[in-house]
Amino acid sequence: MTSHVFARPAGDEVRICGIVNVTPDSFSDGGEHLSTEAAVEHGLTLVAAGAHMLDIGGESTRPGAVAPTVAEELRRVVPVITELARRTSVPISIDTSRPRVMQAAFDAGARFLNDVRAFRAPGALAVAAELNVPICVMHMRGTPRTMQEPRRFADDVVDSTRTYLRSAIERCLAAGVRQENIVVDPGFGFGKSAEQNFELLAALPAVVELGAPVLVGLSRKSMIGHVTGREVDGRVFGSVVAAVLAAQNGASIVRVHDVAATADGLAVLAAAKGSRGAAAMRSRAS
Ligand code: PMM
Repeated sequence: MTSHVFARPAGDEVRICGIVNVTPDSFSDGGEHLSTEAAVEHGLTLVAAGAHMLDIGGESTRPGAVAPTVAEELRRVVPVITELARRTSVPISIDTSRPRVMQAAFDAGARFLNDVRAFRAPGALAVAAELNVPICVMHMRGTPRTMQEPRRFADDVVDSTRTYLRSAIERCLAAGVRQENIVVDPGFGFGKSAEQNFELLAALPAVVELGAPVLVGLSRKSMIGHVTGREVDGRVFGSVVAAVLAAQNGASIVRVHDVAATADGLAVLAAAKGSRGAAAMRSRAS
């Protein structure tokens, strides 16, 4: 594939995408930033902590969550995007599956579309092609309502994720999305068992091989709780290690709640690899 704004030429920095959920029920931070003011303050805090971009979401995708109306989703996200676009210079991503919300978010200043349903809603791909901004297509089995049903775990998770993402890339290209605008995500936690999530993390280079930059969302997820035995608010250390492993395995963007801690972890990885990040660090220290 051609070079991409999120590609990682040797030694380049991994991008940290800070999560701003404007929802009453997201699994790890639902209800924390429900007002516009609280969400904007949170976004600004994440940028100050080192986020290279922000992902704004108005729909919880936790298993069993009920989708808000379009009007409610717009009411949650549009004012937050408007204000953050005015007050920060980092790219703002909208986490939605609805073409109307994608368009409204773009009009408010968002310049990245993140869809956990891989732009399968009618009209979503056409909007993505028309807006001509980077998009993230994610792999999910089932829907947020059904994705934890055990019968979905039968096949080879790496193989089926790769096959799905390869055909999603083709679908995007056929709809007129530019190759350099496509980012893929294996969808950690979406219809996969904990073991399968770790299998995918170890096999991430096979996803990177598809040729599009890879975004990963591992932050505070149940796979981290599964191995640490910790509740959501105690999963920072496990999440940082997972983000560092993903970066080591070729991820270009890590979508995280705990930006400062993740930035520290990635700085250590960069230093250990002797990359440009480490050189920058040395010059800051001297
Ligand atoms: N995870 C969640 C929401 N949106 N988007 C992408 N691209 N990848 C993810 O893994 C992902 C996502 C759910 O996590 P949250 O409730 O902490 O936002």
